[in-house]
Amino acid sequence: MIIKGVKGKLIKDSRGELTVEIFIRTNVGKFSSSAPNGKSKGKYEAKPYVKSINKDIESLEKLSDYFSDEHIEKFSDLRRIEDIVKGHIGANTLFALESAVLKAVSKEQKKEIWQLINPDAKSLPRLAGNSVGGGMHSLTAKKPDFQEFLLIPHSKSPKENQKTNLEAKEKIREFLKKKDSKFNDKKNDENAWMTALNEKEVLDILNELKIPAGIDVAASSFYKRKKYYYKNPPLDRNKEEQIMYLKNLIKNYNIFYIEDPFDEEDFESFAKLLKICPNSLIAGDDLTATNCKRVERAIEEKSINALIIKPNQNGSLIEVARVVEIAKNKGIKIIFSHRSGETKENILADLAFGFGADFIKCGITGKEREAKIDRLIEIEKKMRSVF
Ligand code: 2PG
Ligand code: MG
Repeated sequence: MIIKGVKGKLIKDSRGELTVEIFIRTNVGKFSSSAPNGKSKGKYEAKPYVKSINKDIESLEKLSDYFSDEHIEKFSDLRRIEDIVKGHIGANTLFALESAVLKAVSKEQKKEIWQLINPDAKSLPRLAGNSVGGGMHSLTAKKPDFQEFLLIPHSKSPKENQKTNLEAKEKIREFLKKKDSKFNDKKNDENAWMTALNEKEVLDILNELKIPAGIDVAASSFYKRKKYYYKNPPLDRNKEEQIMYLKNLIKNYNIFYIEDPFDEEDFESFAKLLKICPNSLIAGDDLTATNCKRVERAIEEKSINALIIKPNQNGSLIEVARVVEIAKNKGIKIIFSHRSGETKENILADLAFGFGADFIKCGITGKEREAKIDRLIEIEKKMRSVF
């Protein structure tokens, strides 16, 4: 496949913020892809743009001619693209570009995108769907301090899991109507319910559903000067108190999955919690930022047994592949994840399946989230017809 021209444009994400869409013209046709935007971003994420979206687009368009010398036939050929653009564009622009390139290669080779990553992929990821939200993703004054309350149904069938999650989300609405006098059916950035309840009250509801529950504490967003400042109810917890509080929550509410329980610098507290609660998944997101060095350190210090992978935290899909390999070699569970500001791009499903992710976190409702789930269900259908 040969790239004959590259263009970029500004588009809006699901939150109404600007992001980038990249278009490529090739010998097999035209392809495009876009990148999402995070809000509760990790300090160690790669920069989405070198200076600005417009400058990235300008720099990329100037490089257009260089691409035509390269034959791109397989996933590892993305390295050639990276060699050309290195230093000229940020992580969001690079992710959108490489996604468009994979689409073109898959078309030329008459393969699915996931087949370019692993033609033998078989195992479908379990859905982790955000049902109730708080923290930086919800705008209400009174809200849970934790950012996400996730439903992670058992089945390996995305279709069944999505049905379970849709029904459960409706049941949660009924519970919220009864328990939260301020509840008005409003949804947050990721289309999760907004509520004035606190984390324990939300977990009480989730426990009624008998579906494995997860939380994204996104603890860096309320950690300041060595303390975690809770607002609902107002109180602060130091590191040790945070460990004990979360340990009790995990035990009392049977929490199966917990993401970013501590500040993004605190590998040690992650390790302490994992030691006390080895049967739950303790995942790094802001902690690890889809960055090889951070992931290696988290594994070395025994801070995590699960890992969030957000391709645009890094930008380079070659490096994403390395991060996956490092984690898998050590038996760390992998969760491919959307961002809070999403687009209708659905390549996340192919990446999750191709890289053999254990889970995919991409919401439950809203067209941007459903695009990924629908693609996964399509992959499921094809897999079932093969076997
Ligand atoms: C997270 C994500 C996605 P954001 O913290 O896991 O849910 O949020 O995209 O805002 O970083
Ligand atoms: Mg997170």
